[in-house]
Amino acid sequence: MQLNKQNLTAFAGKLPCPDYDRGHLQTGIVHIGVGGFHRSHQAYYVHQLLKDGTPEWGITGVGLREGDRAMAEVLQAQDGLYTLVNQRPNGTNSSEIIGSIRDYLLAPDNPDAVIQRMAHPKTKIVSLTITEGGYNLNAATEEFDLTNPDVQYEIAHPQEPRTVFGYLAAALRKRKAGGHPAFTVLSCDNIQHNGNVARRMLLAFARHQDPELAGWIEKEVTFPNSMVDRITPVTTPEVSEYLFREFELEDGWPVVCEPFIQWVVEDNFVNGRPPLETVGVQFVPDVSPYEKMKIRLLNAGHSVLGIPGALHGHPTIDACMRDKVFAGFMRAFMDQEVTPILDPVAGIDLEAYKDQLEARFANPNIRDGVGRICSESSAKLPKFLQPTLRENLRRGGEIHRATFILAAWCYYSDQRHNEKNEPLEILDERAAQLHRAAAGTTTDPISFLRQESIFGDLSEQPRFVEAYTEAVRLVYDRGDVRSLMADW
Ligand code: CS2
Repeated sequence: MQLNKQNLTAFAGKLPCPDYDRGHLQTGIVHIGVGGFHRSHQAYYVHQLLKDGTPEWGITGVGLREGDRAMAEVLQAQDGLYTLVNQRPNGTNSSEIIGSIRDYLLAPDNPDAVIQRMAHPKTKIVSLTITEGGYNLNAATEEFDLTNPDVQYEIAHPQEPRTVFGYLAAALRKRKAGGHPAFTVLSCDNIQHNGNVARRMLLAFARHQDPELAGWIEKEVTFPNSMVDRITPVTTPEVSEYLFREFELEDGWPVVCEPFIQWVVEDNFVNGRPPLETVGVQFVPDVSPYEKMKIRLLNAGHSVLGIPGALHGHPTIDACMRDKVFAGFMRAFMDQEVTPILDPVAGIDLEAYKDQLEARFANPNIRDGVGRICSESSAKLPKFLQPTLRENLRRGGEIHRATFILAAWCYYSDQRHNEKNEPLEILDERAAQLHRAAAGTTTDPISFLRQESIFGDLSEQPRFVEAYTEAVRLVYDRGDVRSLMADW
């Protein structure tokens, strides 16, 4: 039976379903970028909250790109409903139907509907998961990239937004004109100081498009920083098959997740916020130490396993963790390169946090593919790994393993197949550029590093260049990353 609001009562005896009146939900939050992560994390927290009766905090999902059409079709057919399957390490699962997304708008179909909804006085928060690459940031200059053709178009045509910045500006302009208070922009991406980055990028955009609006945004909009965490693998067809077998439930795009969940947010909301503390969200005055710890350990730890894992032929993160060489390499990276530069985090024992990360990565029921981890590495590594490397260069710390991972990434981008000679599907907006740069390594060992928009000035740092040149030579000579990692 198809998952939708008519059929919900038929599922109620089989698995937990929304027991609140979805007919009376209003949109308090517009969320841009509804993928697996938003649905396993924020929408799940809001779903818990709605059980306590706060119907003004329903979510309208928004997709800005043509690529979001598949999500639009599924969620529209299912009245915003979907199933979340929590996969425990002991092999058991628990499934629940989530009801917090009350509707979904695909911007390319009706840009005005999206602007209207964001501008509606009942919308108090616009939250974002637009990925590390979505902030339109030039990694070398750390500035807003004005050369982006979509951005240039929006600056010339403010009524025809294309990117998240164009939509935010259009909606805020409407609120300002209508005399309505602004909304909070809540970034939920894995970027350190994600709120500050969102603010800086939106202001840079608005200054070019509409300086008066920029002044208003500066005064009226808040951008809390937040740290988000829940491992959410790509949904495979087996998940839908499982739900059909188990509950006779047909869900076009369910979500899988691990049991762990965490959200730490700065309490800086200009137009009210839901009482999320009642469902486990932590509100703090300064999220910096939490986000630094999470991004530098968890997200970087994923890449430290995933890139050599893909080259070696390990299909998933848990498979990497079962390989003692990989697990040992990652823990040494965390202990020797990351831990020394982390700030103390109130209430968190770092050793226990790292032990817990190892256990989460090793969850054999989660099967988080290395392909997901390696995707968009050109946007991820400048945020997850390079800041650690740079900080260690500055203070004379250990850079050994981070350097190895960059050399392995070069080899991965160059070879495009693994050590078993199977093709690697490289999902990266800059895949062609990465390949060209990597292919130059045999004649110029630091050819890969010369991509300034990814590595900034790293190719001019003698200590790093020396270490990288040696690492890349060994990786190319041996072509077997695992044996190198064993005694790296
Ligand atoms: C992963 C994240 O792809 C990645 O970079 O590290 O998606 C990670 O699983 C989440 O941030 C977990 O909270």
